[in-house]
Amino acid sequence: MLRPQDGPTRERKALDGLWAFKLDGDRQGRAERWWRSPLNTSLEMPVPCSYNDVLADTRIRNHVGDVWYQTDFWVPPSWSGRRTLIQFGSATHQASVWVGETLVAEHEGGYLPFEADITQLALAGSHQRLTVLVNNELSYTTIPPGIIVDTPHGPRQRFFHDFFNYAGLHRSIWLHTTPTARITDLTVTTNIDGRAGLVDYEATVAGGSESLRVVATLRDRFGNEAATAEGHAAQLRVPVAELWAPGQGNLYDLEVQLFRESQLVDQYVQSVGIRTVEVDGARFLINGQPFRFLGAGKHEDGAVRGRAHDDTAMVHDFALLEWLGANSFRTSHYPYAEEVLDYADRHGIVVIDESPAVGLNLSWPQLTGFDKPLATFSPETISDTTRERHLDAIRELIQRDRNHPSVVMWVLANEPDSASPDARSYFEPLVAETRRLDPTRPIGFTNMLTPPDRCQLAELFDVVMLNRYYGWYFQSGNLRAAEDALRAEVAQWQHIGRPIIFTEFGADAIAGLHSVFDDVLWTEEYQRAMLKMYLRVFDDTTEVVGEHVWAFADFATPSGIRRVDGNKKGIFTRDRQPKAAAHLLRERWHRMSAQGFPLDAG
Ligand code: GCB
Repeated sequence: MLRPQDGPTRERKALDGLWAFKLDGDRQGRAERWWRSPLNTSLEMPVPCSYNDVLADTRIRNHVGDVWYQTDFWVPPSWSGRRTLIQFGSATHQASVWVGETLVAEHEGGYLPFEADITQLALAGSHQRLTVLVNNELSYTTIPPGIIVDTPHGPRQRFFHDFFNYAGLHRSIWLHTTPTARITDLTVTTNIDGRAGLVDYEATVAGGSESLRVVATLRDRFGNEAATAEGHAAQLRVPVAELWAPGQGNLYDLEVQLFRESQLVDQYVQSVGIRTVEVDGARFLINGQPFRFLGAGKHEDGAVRGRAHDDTAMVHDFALLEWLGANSFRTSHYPYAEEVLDYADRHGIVVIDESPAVGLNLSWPQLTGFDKPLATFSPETISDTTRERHLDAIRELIQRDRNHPSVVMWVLANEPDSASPDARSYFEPLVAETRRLDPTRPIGFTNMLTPPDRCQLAELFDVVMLNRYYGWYFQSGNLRAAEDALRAEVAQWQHIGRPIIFTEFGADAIAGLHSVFDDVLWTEEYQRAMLKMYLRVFDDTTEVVGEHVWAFADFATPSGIRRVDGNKKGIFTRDRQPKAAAHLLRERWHRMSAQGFPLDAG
């Protein structure tokens, strides 16, 4: 599946805007076939947006189950004779889509795109009704997992991660067209040979019975031809290449054209960054140079819009990363809107791309809310069926993001139960499939609470990724004891001989809460002091090649006694004002960059 784009042979139009919206806690809509007529509702919902916080209604905010969206669209007469498709950036977490009275798509998984070919239904020059059923339920067979608890007051959703379960149509929806004979898929990998850049592409083509010719032209940023080749798969060589590198979003355009004799029948343009990524011992190399990850774990999260993609918020977040002197971030805990990766590509920001598999750990009652530890991996809990969904999510993630130069790593799961004796057999097939689909990028999982002697998974992965909270959840308020514990654990990981990235370390701080004492939890001073302690330990450890603070900004969680109006580990508030910790990191990261980090670090 390729992204919709405008060009000589393709066109797209966004269906974003206000759609009719209706809650359906009793699943009446499925039985009564609500797609067959205009939705009986006066509610309107912006698309893209999470539906939870838009209307001042607790029932909508906490809704568990089905909701319905409806709009209509016009198929331009000029689209006659071409294929018409509809592509959803995401629907969180399950969706069914009808055009008129016909079911055209069903999709599971809330953070990746899907599309339907509606050529036979959406005739050129016709008006069509589009109905979307979105369901937000999480179960042991969804990624991420959860359970629904029936209470006398209705179902309640529980899950094993802390961020709010925002739901709805979070990303743009595109009506688009392609020719019948068309390019259906394109994979690009790059390499470096001295000063030359090598670009290997592989295009798949469908819909043309006769022989169609593929011509690929790589253009530099001025539109000049840098290299050209013919064939479904070939290598392009740019004798003197402008490499994509951290801080340097140098891109080329790969223009892939499909010809029937001399007639252009399709064209697809893919931006390409020439760069290499590799792990060498305990070093993480980009273009052969050691790279140190400076940045944060983020969330797609904002007031009112929830998890929806928003260009204004995105550009502002990137501006704040630059203000911080950060060079990278992690898409915790799910794939972000693809616009975010496009921006990172263009601006040379390095991305650690994470699958939506968060909360695969039932061994900690504090985190699950169960009264005892449960076996994480079992036929009744995280099972073979869950693993199939997990595999689907990984396949869809790689399919969508593999051509982005900014993406340098895949994270297969956040904090799975890596101490479980069953963890290995669960993860081995996932690791094998990831490596088969993308042999070019290192892989990891983020490790919670499992030191190397108990971790069943570390050796399957290329990079050690640690989420640690010494000084917050443990040794709370006691930074000396926390530092001892952190140093002791880091010493164990050093022996593994792999790069170590701290993918999370952080303390909650309520902006504006202060103390002259250095052990007062929730103050800006404590957050700052705790981060400082971690940074000191990192600086003493050559194997630590990354520091991603948790978190970039405060974010919404379900209401509960562990969280005050959300998770406050942000170094920015939810409305993006800096806390003291942000100034600490800003000073450090700019200093490191001035000293030649990240590229010249040895
Ligand atoms: C973690 C999780 C992250 C949480 C964080 C916390 O380990 O990966 O999703 O938000 O801890 O603040 O507890």
